[in-house]
Amino acid sequence: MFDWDDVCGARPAVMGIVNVTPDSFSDGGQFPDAGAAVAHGLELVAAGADILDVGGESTRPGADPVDEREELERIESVVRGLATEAGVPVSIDTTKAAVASAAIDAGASIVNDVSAGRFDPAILEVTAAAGAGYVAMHMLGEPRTMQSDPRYDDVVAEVGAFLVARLDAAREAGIQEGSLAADPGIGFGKTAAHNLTLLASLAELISLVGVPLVVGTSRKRFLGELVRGVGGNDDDPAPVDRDDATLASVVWSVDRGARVVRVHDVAPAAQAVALLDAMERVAA
Ligand code: PMM
Repeated sequence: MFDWDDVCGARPAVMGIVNVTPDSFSDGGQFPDAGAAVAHGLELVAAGADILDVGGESTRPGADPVDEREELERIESVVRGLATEAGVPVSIDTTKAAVASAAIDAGASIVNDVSAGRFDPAILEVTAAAGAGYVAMHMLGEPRTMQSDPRYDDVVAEVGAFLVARLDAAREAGIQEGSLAADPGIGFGKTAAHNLTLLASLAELISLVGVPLVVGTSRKRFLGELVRGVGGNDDDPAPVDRDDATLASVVWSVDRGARVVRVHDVAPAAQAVALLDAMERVAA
């Protein structure tokens, strides 16, 4: 059975992103074939990734859903190749039970579900039956519409209550306690202010959910908005030019208790986690 404690119990883990989508917001269309995606995953492990997260459906704002067969074709051999060669747990970033099931058969040991079981509830049973790890993420609505005027009365309380309810659904489906993790879903139906409030309240969220917290800020739009004007440049930096701001948010998140950080640029995050871990030990 998958236990998060084995991956991020001793120190926070870095989850490296391997998107095999033609249209992800920051790295879509990067890999011409499965072999190139596997090679990229292996590079991320060499750079310090503790987990590899393979995704075949873009969840960028406005994205249309991907047909199940198409998603399966994109991810299956990449998951198989990485599960065989990478030597770290492979997670599958999907909302579909059939894709999760095929990925598990191909060697994935974590299901990273940005819908937290709302889009295809059978994904919870599939995960439970396999004894796989599970990440329940908060999203307001669905990717196609989530960024059109997102509103909350109290974003931290609402995201926290949603995650508590979805973790309970996962438990009811039979997923073991040690296999559960939660994620506030930075950028998924949130303004920059909502994202900052969530990041400022990670400790509160962690005590609400009671399971390891995954945080994914990497290259997201709000980082571009926040650094606009820095260095006299009035334009938002392109996604690939948001890695320094990403690193700052990684350090912030780990310092406030996040146990897994999901990033594109693994080496700096892995170095930051190592440094923070060493400082924690001295400060303790
Ligand atoms: N973000 C994206 C996709 N999957 N999964 C989790 N658990 N948390 C996230 O923040 C998250 C995710 C979107 O980013 P990408 O298109 O760069 O993968």
